[in-house]
Amino acid sequence: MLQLYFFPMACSLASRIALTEAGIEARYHLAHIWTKKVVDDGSDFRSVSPKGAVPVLILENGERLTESAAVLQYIADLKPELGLAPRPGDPDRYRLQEWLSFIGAEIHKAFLFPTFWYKDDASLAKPRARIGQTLSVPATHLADREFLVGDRFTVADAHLTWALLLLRPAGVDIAQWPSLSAYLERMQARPAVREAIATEMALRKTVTA
Ligand SMILES: N[C@@H](CCC(=O)N[C@@H](CS)C(=O)NCC(=O)O)C(=O)O
Repeated sequence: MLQLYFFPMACSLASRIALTEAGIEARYHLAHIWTKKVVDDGSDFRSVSPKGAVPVLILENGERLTESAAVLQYIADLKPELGLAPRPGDPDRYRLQEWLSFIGAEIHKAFLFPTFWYKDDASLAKPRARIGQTLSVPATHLADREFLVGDRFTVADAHLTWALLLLRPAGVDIAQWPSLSAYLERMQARPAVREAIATEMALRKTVTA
């Protein structure tokens, strides 16, 4: 069985959403991203992944896969018939990778990561100045589209849903981009997305920084 190391409401939520959308059973291990302890047994999370960051997906053959973009595509490819990623060779596969990279680098690492990890105003001034311009990209794209890629839910939507959820606690009100608010509402209406978020919100209350 696949195993996912996650931290509640961290970027690994996108991987849980993808697994839930795909109906793939997995064992979930809560890895505390500040203490670097695996909560199940108190072991060192860095021995699971030297990056000390979630998500980490343990594959059926025991190999470890990190990086949301790779983990999400791996999960999608386990059930190609569901279209959670366009198949390799389909030009839309590059659109999927384009969005996964953009969300991971420009929203997550350029804004969410410094906001939650470096709480001083001086290091946050530039990320804060830039986030509006960054968010206008998916906002414009989604003005007349239901999903990021093609006409169905993909793992890029799982990734963006997570990022949009974190923007509020990061101090950004997405109501200023009606297409993003409407999109987030649509995504949260999906049973698998709702289930994954509810599970992690409940667990989030059990862990402290
Ligand atoms: N590039 C990685 C970033 C992973 C990442 O930064 N995860 C955060 C949680 S959202 C984490 O575990 N951070 C702990 C750390 O960097 O020490 C990905 O996209 O998966």
